[in-house]
Amino acid sequence: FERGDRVLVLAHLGVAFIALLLGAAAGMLQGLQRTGYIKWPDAVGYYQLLTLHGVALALIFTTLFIIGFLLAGTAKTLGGRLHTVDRVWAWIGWIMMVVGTAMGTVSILNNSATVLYTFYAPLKASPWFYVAMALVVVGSWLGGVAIFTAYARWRRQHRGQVSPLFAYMSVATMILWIIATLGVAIEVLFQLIPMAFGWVPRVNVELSRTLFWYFGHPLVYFWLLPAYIYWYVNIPQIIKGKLFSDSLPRLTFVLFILYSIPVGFHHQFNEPGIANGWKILAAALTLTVVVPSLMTVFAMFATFEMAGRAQGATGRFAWLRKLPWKDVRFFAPFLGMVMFIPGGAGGVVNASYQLNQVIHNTLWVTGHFHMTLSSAVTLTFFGIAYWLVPALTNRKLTWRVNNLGIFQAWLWFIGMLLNAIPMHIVGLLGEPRRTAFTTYNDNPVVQPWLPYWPVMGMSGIFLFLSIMLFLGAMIYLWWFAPRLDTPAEFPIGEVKDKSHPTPMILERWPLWIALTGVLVLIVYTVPLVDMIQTPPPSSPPIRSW
Ligand code: HAS
Repeated sequence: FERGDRVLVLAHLGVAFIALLLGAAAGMLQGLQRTGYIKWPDAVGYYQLLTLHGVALALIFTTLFIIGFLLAGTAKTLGGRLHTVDRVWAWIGWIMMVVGTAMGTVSILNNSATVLYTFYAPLKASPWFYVAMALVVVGSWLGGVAIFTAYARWRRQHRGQVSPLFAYMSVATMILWIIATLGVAIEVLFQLIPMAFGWVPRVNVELSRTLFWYFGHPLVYFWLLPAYIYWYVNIPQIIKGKLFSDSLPRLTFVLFILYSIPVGFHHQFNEPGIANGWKILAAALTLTVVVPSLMTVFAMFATFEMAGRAQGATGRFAWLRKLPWKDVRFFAPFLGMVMFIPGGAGGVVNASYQLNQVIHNTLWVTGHFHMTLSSAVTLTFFGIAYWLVPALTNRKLTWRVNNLGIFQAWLWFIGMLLNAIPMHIVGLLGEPRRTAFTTYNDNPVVQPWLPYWPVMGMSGIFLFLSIMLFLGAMIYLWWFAPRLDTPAEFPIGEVKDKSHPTPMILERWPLWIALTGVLVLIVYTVPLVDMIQTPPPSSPPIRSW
């Protein structure tokens, strides 16, 4: 890496790691509080800690880590470096995100923004919290602009050629992100900021939730796609294999752009004010967005098998033994893939209109996203970090740190099992999410849930310990590990069979963006017009602290 790119990417990762520390500490504390292990004085609320946990991890850690990772891969695959103009965009974006993060954190810590990471109206936070979130979103767009400018330059210089897969996927991820965040940007600018400043007496809650979930579901694919980039592009090289195909991963990403956005209503199945037909359409489209993940399962198994066979494995499953089980760069993401199987299956349950009535707003949903975001995605991010940080600082991933990483990944995996399995069970037993029940221990309604609470509480300790080990390893790899004489490896896999050219239509972004727009218009126009023309009885804002 050139110094300019190195500092830029490290700056993103550094802020992401600080958010990870804050969010993990808050996560453990709220978990211990909710499950009755500790009792805080009234000044420190469960909802305040839960807000810090959600915002720091789901919104800040992810966004900064992802943009750092995408910038690194874009620089590497599009000519080895970013140009000054790309870096300027990315730095302005970084500054906005850091200012937004600082403002948001202060508002949460001083208890003026206890509104959870979904900040549903009519709960009202300090206006500065919403301004902070807007800064983070706009800052992230500028990170996207940096990726777009680098990509556009490469394409101008390589007319008629298919772009490098990593860069292509980064562009797709940022297109998805920008289209998705338009919803939350409109909500924040036109509804929440006026509400928080007191410029409007009431707020159309149905509209604000719809705008939020227009953003909220593709948000989960903004988290997932960088993990898929690592699985598709980097892991084949790490396992001494080749990519199964160049077109298939591109097609999966295009499908994610098309189908991940018009499905937000599946978070609103239980809400009045949206006609059933639109909800059923969202359910159908959600089941369509499962398809690119199923294609990914297929491609990953194919890649693993081909790698094993290329190294001499014969027999049906002998190739499994050839995989580098002792390499944390592979092993941590692999644990994530395993957890994604039940996590994804849970998502299919959520998406099924009728079954959703059983699990909506219960701890089942919290269990679902601890298996997907906090396991599949986060374990992959661990794997990325163990390789990317030393690659940036040109230091060695020593075998001791590698082994520590494997232990740390196990600790995380086991912690997440202890966390998410009981959550799924108590969810089916009807335990609501986001509600501190510890004060109702005598109430018969909580009795069936009680045996599971100690396990969920304990999981927080496992997970926090795992994060401390991870951050310790990062500090070592950043500043103290032995230096390398030659540049560290940046694993980029090659395609096995180049005889099938990649269809250029996959690179025609205006077409995919236009089709996405059409799908969005089909799904959202009528319900939105309805909500605006015949609004539900709107609510006065409720101060949240
Ligand atoms: Fe979800 C709620 C539906 C995926 C995150 N989801 C949430 C929330 C979050 C979240 C944060 O339809 C809560 C939001 C809130 O606060 O209210 N989700 C789905 C569906 C999928 C899905 C259909 N979710 C994700 C991912 C997330 C995530 C990914 C984060 C990263 N989700 C829902 C619905 C709700 C919801 C409803 C609303 C519920 C409600 O009522 O509130 C699908 O995309 C899942 C497809 C995935 C698969 C798995 C594929 C497996 C792979 C691994 C391969 C393994 C290998 C190795 C190769 C079908 C790719 C194996 C090797 C061995 C040896 C075994």
